[in-house]
Amino acid sequence: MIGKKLNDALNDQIKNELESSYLYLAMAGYFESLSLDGMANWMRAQAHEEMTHAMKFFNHVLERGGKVELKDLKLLKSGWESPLEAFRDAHKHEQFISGCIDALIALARKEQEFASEPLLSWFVNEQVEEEANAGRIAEQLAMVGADKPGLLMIDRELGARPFPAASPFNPQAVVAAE
Ligand code: OFO
Repeated sequence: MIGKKLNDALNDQIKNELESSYLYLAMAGYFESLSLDGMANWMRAQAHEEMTHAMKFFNHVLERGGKVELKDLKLLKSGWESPLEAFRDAHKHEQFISGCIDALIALARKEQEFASEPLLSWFVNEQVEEEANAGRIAEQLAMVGADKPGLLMIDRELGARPFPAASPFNPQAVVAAE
């Protein structure tokens, strides 16, 4: 069974992951309003992934005999000046999340809650990938600058990011369910 301190910290992380999902959903809307559908697709996939992260923590708290306490969610930001600003924000946000995961793993070790380590280690690896992905896209956007064909090429590439067809973040899935 997990102690109260780690239980509270994991509940905070459920909130952080849900807020990540909410942030990326806002970015998906922003990109769709610019007709950058590939970037919107990438953000929808990211919003979906963050929801699965929240549920991993949610399930883990319950499995460890803890108590899930959901918190109020905040929309971290809702407007951007450019695709580059949005992806820079995504990169910064992932760096923030990596710090949260590091703090969780340090706390779990301090409390000798070794049963939480496999999940937290999974997140350590996941964050390496998430930071690298958002950072790489931000760098590519900085490289193309105001060059429209370059922007559209990146957009096309990001449109290929797959995510489950049945995800509610996938517009097709919502239509199919109607
Ligand atoms: Fe972006 O990895 Fe979860 O938050």
